Amino acid sequence: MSPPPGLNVRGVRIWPGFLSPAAQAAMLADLRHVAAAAPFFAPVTPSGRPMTVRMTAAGQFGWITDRRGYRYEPHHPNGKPWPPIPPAVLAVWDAVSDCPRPPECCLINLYRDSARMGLHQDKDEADFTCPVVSVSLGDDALFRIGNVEKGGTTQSLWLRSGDVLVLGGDARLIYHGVDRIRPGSSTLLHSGGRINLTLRVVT
Ligand SMILES: O=C(O)CCC(=O)C(=O)O
Ligand SMILES: [Mn+2]
Repeated sequence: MSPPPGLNVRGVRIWPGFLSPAAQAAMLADLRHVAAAAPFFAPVTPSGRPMTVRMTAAGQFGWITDRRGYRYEPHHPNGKPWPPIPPAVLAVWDAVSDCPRPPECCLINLYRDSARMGLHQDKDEADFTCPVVSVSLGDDALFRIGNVEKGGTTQSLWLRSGDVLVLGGDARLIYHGVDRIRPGSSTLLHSGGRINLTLRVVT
């Protein structure tokens, strides 16, 4: 089933306020359970640089990075399998992905204070016909969208709590990143900050 059209920025589809405040609070409660079983950790890039986000995951695979490289792993760094993706999160995928396969990874990024994420492509997956679905919770984030090729102009927009975004079709491999969050712009997370969920088919 196709969702209502939403916004289209360079082929990226965006649904502002897709989740109601009550749905956001319920999802955050689900994610607290995930994080209790799979605690947030501080990832480092393959070159050894610490990332500014904290990270965990749910699903069959989690995306991780450390000295050994960027990759999907079936276990948290603590050796345990990742917890299942909460049903309410899967329901977002079903509503907007237009993809017959279920997501195999729900990456959970936690942005606090000056955390950011540089421009990058999501390209560690095997099947680029499946989209990437992203859910924003908590503080506003300045999201930057580039091009499918490296370089060129970029366009920025503020993502707010409850917004849903899809990188799919011709925009599946588009460069994107988060320049900064606006600390204190939301009260959803009790200790502040922003959580972004990134749903992906991995295999
Ligand atoms: O935080 C976001 O909105 C984007 C996160 C992202 O691009 C990623 O984790 O690959
Ligand atoms: Mn990404």
